[in-house]
Amino acid sequence: MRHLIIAVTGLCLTASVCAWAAAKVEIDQVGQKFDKTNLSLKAGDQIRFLNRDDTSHNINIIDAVDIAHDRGLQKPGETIDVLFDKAGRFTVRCAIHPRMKMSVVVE
Ligand SMILES: [Cu+2]
Repeated sequence: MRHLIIAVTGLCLTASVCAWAAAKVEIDQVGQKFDKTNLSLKAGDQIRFLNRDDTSHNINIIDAVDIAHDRGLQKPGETIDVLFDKAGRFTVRCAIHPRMKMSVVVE
């Protein structure tokens, strides 16, 4: 029993050591496009949206029931972190540029 406890605490000694389990993926917005059109994540992962364009963007995360979660205006150079804490299929769009679209599947 004592060995088991040591093994478990050894895996998760600190929060930063445990953080390996969740990923943070960077998605850039450049040329009025997302630099990936499809992405697979695990629940708990995050996307960090960069904006390398010289124009503002406005990310909306649209869930399976078509509810859009508006992340607000994102000026050039700003970053927005979005946590995907539930499984599902999502569409990411920019409210300013209708052609900007990417799909995210969270398992
Ligand atoms: Cu945009």
